[in-house]
Amino acid sequence: MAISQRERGKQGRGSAMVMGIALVVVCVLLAGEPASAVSFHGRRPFRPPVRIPVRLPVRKIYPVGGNGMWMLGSKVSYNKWAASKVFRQNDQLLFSFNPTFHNLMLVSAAEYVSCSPRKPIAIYRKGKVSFNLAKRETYFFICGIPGHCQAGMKMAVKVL
Ligand SMILES: [Cu+2]
Repeated sequence: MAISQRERGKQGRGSAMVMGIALVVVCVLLAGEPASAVSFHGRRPFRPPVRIPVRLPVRKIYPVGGNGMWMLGSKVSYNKWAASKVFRQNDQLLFSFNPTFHNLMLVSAAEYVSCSPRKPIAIYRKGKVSFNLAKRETYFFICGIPGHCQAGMKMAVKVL
């Protein structure tokens, strides 16, 4: 039995509708794909880099003793001054001194206690030093010129 033109037309519209629905379903499935999934051809879909704002803590700069002078006869005890502050990681200490008469040494706890400048961890001989408190530990400073540490040029700085 021959199918009339009208019937054929109906059939054609019917299959077009089915195709349309199928396409919509595929689109929905693709859209619902998790972001981490690998897309076609094994390539990851391009995604622009996400910039996560990093909030660095505000670094404070502390001139030693309040005025930055690393010297004999300082009006403030360096340790009293240091104890009055809360030092945080990456804060900085500023030391200003006359390099003809003084230096700055970073030493071990033992050398700090005994005022021994024999095996410093670091020596600074230029009169301007900005020392970065990079670690959460206690830093020990002395002046390595004989007698100066005993006379008060010593300071322990605890970094929280
Ligand atoms: Cu000195």
